Amino acid sequence: MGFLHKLLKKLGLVKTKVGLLILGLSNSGKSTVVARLTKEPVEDVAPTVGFAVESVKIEGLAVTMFDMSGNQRYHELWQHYYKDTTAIMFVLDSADRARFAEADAVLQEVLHAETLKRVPMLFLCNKMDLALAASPDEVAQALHLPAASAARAFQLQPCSALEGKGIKEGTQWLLDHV
Ligand SMILES: Nc1nc2c(ncn2[C@@H]2O[C@H](COP(=O)(O)OP(=O)(O)OP(=O)(O)O)[C@@H](O)[C@H]2O)c(=O)[nH]1
Ligand SMILES: [Mg+2]
Repeated sequence: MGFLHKLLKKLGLVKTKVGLLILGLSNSGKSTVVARLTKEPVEDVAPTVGFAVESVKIEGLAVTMFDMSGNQRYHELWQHYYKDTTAIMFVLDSADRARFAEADAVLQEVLHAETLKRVPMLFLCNKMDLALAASPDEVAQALHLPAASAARAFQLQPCSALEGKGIKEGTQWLLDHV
């Protein structure tokens, strides 16, 4: 860390803490993404019950990850974490076209939440290792992905959490925009 960065940090002019909210439908790969970031074995991941909190340090930033269950019965829980959120990851199973409309509805709700209006979002087109995965362009159309705007930084990142591809780059982009 350079002198200038240290100084800015001392003055409270750069962020040192990030509240990362990880959303998406059940089975999309949220906890597998988290396992990649905490360097836990991805094979051990099981469906999340309610939510899980994990902390990780990335380049001097203390990142607290709220890994929400995508199960319908827990959607109510999500909003309680909005106020502590400074960055969002939305994870999609790109091969599960049958659930694109459902994912779209859930995504639009998150995008329109007042508390999250200015929060940067990384949209992960996950499971790109699967032969049936939709292309990022197809996903962008089906889920009505927004363009980045003055109000919110938005980025689509193709990835495979299982193979560990695209996660690092995507996370870097997100942390650069908090
Ligand atoms: N092929 C493939 N499978 C993946 C990928 N990422 C996750 N999976 C698998 O998808 C399944 C669900 O992954 P999870 O990480 O538990 O999904 P989740 O979104 O946390 O699910 P909930 O906690 O139920 O909301 C697991 O069998 C993972 O191994 C990927 O990039 N490619
Ligand atoms: Mg999970």
